[in-house]
Amino acid sequence: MNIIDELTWRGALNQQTDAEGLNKLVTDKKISLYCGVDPTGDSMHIGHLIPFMMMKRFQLAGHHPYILIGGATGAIGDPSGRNSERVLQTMEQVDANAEALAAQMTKLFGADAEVTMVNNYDWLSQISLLEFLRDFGKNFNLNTMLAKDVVASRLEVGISFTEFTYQILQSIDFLHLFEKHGVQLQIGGGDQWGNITAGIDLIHRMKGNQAEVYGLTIPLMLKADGTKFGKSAGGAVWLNPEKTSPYEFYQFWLNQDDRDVVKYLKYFTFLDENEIELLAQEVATQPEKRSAQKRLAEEVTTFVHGPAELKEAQKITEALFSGDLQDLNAQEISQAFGKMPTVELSPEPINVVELLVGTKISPSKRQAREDVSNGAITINGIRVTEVATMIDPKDHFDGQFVVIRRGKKKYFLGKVSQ
Ligand code: 629
Repeated sequence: MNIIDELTWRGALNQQTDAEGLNKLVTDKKISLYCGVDPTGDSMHIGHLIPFMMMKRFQLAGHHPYILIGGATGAIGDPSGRNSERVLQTMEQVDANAEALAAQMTKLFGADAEVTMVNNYDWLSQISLLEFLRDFGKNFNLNTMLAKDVVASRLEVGISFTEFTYQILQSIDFLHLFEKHGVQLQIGGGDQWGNITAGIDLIHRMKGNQAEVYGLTIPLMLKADGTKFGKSAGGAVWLNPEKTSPYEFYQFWLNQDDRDVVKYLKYFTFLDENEIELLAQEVATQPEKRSAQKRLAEEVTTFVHGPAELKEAQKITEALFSGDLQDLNAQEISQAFGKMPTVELSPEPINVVELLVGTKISPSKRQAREDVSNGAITINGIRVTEVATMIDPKDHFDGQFVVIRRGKKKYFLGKVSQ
């Protein structure tokens, strides 16, 4: 099984410029390939993970991935997949984002010799206006550029010359990497097809049709229930642990639908065909065990965050399941409850009823008393049934947090002012 057979089995192939030619190429030799990301934000999300996992698979199969950070293209903005003009970022923002993305990539790919990181600012910023128009612009046909999906779909709402030009920049990148590093393949999500084929056309025009370059795209990820892949209740699922904690990240994968989980195992893990087939059988015969979801969550969390973070996520998951929070530290409490509604608490001991009323967790004093006597209130995992109980915020979690639960599932994070 070569890398193309593997991607086919994983359901990860959408469009290819020359399937037969590429299949032969990767069978005959180890190639260099690339995929780019623009520093439009300070973190990747799991949508980005899709092509970069594929790059990693090429790497594991002995091919050489080039990861391109778009320090120049990020300053322009890819119109692909957007229905309105972007607001330009400051160059400082672009640089800071580029640095953050490069650090994330290094974490995923390792800093070894098997992968090369490049920034297109290094060459695109060196091209003069006349050179751009004479050497490159002359090779682009306006009709072809206008016919690209991303441009055509924007003509009515409007598209600036700046964004219209984006495809030329990405094309110059492919040419540059082909000439300087022998890169022969560009991969990306389905939204990148127009940019990738524009690059191949440019290379053919400038280097001749015998120049052997290919493009492939990965299908858009769809969920069985029709909702958008990659969103959790709190929005996008980020790779940056400050934006999506490893616990939330782990939970995201753990909560996937039986109808989607096998597809995700193929896309987001390095498990082989046999292992995934066994897990698929478990989904079919013992779905209640959720073994496939657990394995998925373990694999992806380890890949993105590391084994210690996985362990911690599992520890938090168990603590929340049993309701026993005592073994968690302040940092783990913040991971677990960081996205729950928060209330402010002062550090002095306070009566439980006053706490519930003061924070508006219970709507009235009468209700608060009832909640306590009915056993509906737990504080830091311990049920409180006496209305006279005093709560000392300094007792647990380094005096930073008090976890309040009302009813079965409604959690509040009390943040203790220091
Ligand atoms: C210069 C810039 C290049 C090659 C690529 C690029 C970036 C590309 C782009 N990619 C998306 C991004 O940066 O905009 N023009 O967020 C994103 N990509 C990963 C996948 C994608 C795509 O990083 O290709 O389809 C998301 O899954 O949207 O020379």
